[in-house]
Amino acid sequence: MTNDNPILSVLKGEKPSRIPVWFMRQAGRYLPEYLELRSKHTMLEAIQTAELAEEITLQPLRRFDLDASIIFADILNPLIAMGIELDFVKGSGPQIFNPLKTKEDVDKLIIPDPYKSVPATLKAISNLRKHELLNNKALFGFAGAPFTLSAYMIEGGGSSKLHLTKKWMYSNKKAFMELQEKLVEYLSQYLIAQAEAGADILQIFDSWLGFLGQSDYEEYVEEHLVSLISKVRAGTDKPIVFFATGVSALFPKFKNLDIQVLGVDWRLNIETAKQMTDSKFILQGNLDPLHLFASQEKLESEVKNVLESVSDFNSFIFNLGHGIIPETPVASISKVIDLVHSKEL
Ligand code: 1CP
Repeated sequence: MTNDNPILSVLKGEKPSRIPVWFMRQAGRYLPEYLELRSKHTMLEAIQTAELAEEITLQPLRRFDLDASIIFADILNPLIAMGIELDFVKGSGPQIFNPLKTKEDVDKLIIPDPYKSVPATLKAISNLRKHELLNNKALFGFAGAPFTLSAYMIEGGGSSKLHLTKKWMYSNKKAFMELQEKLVEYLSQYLIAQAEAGADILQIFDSWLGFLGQSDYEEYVEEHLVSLISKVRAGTDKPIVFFATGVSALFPKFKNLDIQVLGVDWRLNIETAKQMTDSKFILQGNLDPLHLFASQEKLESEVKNVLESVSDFNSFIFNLGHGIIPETPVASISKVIDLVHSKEL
């Protein structure tokens, strides 16, 4: 299986054969083969058909010498079985047609069995784990975090300020906490099911957490995140990665999380992130995804900046500071991988 994988070595505390590298959203719209497949299938078909999800997960591995793959799914599709009416609308991203408005809406939400609600994702993970292209690769499973998913369910889709969510949170705390508790129940089972299916590592995405101030994180979010992580821990020993964006001020608080890896976005220098968390975690990050559009010289110097800011290469996973965006030049991805792999340990 994954005999000599540099990410799994790093997680075991061993010296890796090379600095590991993978990219958030490494499957997606910057790849012509992804666009080709998506021209024939909707996003939900692609996620809910195991063979399609497997194919999309494999696409970046066919092109690049990556050290990991991440199962093709979304943070939002598992919500459908809870009673959320969701679709991915071309050009405008995910849309929820029955956003939550009242406590009754929260009470009505179902806590599904992941083996029934997302069978294709679990089947794809178990098939991929046996696939020869993943022989020496780590396979990431993932889920959205309770706060970010609650916010999507209230906003009904993308949002630039999270005003609806924050108004709800401050005026309706009980319902907001209950919503997150329900999500913790479901997401913990979902992540454990992915581990059972064969995922080597589990990443939790809290992409919208950066909208909150520190005291709101403490009052409304932290306990649910801690509870999710401890429930997952009780069900599997697979390592957990936590990733959020725009949360530099919260880094000292993240020391309370029982995780192995902390994702760092591009706003924070890796060395600073390490100091702010007392070197407690393996760090993963943090090239700005927009640097992939810069000149070759600029890109090279930014990759080197990240590599130089890591004093202890035995415990680092190179990634971007957020996901790859559409139209990213494919050649820039290859270049970054080569630069990371050519760095001597
Ligand atoms: O390699 C991969 O592509 C992995 C699969 C993956 C992951 C891990 C996808 C496929 N989505 C995600 C996570 C995800 N989805 C996050 C967390 C990470 C992040 O912040 O980037 C979030 C916030 C979403 C929600 C989402 N889904 C958006 C963002 C919209 C918004 O306003 O915030 C979008 C555009 C999607 C659709 C989506 N999900 C994934 C892909 C490849 C796409 C594009 C769909 C298309 O082809 O049009």
